Amino acid sequence: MQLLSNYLKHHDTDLELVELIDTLMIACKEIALQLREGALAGILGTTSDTNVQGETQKKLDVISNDVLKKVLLDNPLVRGLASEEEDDPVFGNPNGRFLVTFDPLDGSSNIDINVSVGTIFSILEAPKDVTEEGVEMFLQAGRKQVASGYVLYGPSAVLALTTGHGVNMFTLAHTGDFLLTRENVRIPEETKEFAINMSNHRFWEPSMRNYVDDLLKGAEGPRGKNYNMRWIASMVAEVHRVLTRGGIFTYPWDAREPAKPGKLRLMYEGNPMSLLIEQAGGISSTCYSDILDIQPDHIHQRVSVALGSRKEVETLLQYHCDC
Ligand code: P6P
Repeated sequence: MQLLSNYLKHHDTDLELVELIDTLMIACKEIALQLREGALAGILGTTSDTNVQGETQKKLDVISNDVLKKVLLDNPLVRGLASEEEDDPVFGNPNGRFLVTFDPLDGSSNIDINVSVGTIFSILEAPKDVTEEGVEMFLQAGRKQVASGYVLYGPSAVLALTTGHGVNMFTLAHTGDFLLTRENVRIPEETKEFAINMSNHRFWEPSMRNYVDDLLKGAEGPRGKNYNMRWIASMVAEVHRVLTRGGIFTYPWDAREPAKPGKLRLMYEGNPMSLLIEQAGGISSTCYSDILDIQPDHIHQRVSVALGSRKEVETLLQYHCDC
């Protein structure tokens, strides 16, 4: 079994990027240990604070965010970081090379019921032509990411990682090492499994309602096959399932907050997950265009997401196309 850093070096990964990924994994190992302790450490439940999204912060949201901030800001490679749990970016070494955006604990509403959660991260190069510390340096399209991934804290802790040359998975061993357990992950082109929060059905655009209604008609309907549904309310777990066995995951625009394009956040959910999905042969779309092509204008901006098995997402796009 190959160690994470040995695997990356053996595949000619930029050595400073390897160092930064190793630094991120130090934080994720600490988060995994804290999660394992759970109630025993008195860290379940919520704080009295809300984040910039207006969401109540779980104790472990804050703990995970603090662990990542400390570990990353101690590394001189880090120019700055942006987090779901931070109103504004936090800056480190003025000569640092990389920017890191992250959702420290995605799916944290599942913590108190002991269901899988995860850390999602995205790595960008700090732009050389932007010297003033500010949000602007982060506002780069998803295709500019040099790496992205997540650590899913499930029955085992699994890192899914891309540095732009495919997707590989590494499992956290009892030794504290991430060991290669799946190489060159490819998403099956077709699927019989979809993931969406059906309780929002009445709020979707007609095109999304029509697409899902046809899935529910099964073999007797226009899709000609029966589908199964999953909803874990943890994007990391849903994306891991899609990478592992195919499927489609979507959190589309809905009329509950019509001014917002969707619930999920572009910079530290949509973009990192979209790079993984595309690198594994899938599609990740807003339902109208590739997520990775979006030029961000706000660090916490939201995005509508439909990602997964290529042929299934292509079919969803046809429902949304006036062509
Ligand atoms: P809902 C978790 O809060 C999250 O951001 C994603 O991980 C997840 O897919 C989604 O929200 C769940 O949203 O509305 O079903 O609770």
